[in-house]
Amino acid sequence: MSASEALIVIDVQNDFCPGGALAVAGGDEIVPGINALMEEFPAVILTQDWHPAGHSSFASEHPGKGPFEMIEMDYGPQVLWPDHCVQGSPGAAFHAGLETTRADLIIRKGFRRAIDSYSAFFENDHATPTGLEGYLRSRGITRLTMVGLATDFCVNFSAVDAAKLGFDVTVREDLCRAIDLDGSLAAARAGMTEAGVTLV
Ligand code: VGL
Ligand code: ZN
Repeated sequence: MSASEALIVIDVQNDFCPGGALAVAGGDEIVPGINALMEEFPAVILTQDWHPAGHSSFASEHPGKGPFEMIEMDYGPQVLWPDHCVQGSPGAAFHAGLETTRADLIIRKGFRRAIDSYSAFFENDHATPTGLEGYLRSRGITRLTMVGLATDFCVNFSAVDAAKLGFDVTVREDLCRAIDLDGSLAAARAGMTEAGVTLV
C-alpha cells in the first residue's frame, strides 16, 4: 500500500463499548477486525474523545435536560450526552483489546469545556481545527480509511470534514457501529455519500 494512505481509528474507547457510559451496541465486536486492518496500512492514527469533567455536552450540566435531548449552543445544535470519556477515567481509555502500539499518532478531541468535537478535524463550530489536517498533509497522506465509533457521530463528522478538505475517504461500515438516535444513521449515510465519501 502506498505511503499516501492512512487508517484513522475513531474513538474505540471503553465508554462507547458495552458496559460503558455511552455504549454503542456491538462496539467491541469491531476490535479484532480493526487490529487486523492496521497491519495493511503504512500509517495508523487513533482518535480519543477526551472531555474535562463538567463538559458542556453532558446532560448533567443542563438542569432540567436529560441525555439525548437537543440544545442550542452558541455554535449550533448540540445533542446532550451522558457523562462520558472524562479525561483520565477508565471509560476514556481505549478498549483493552485495541492494538494501540501500532499507532503513529493519537489525537484527542473535545477537551475544551465549552465546545464539543465529534470530528477528528474540526470542533463542532466547524471552524476550530484539531491539527490533524496539518499532520496528514505534512506526511503526504491523501487517502484515508476510517473505522470506529460511532458511525453516525464521530465517524460521520470526521469523514465528511475530510472529504470537504479534499482527502479521498473510505468508511468501512463493517468496522463501525452506530448510536442511531432518531434516524441519525440513515442521515449520516446520506450525508457522507453526498460529501463524496465511499461507504463499503
Ligand atoms: C461520540 C457522542 C459524543 C462519538 C463522542 O465518538 O461518536 N458520540 N461523543
Ligand atoms: Zn464525546
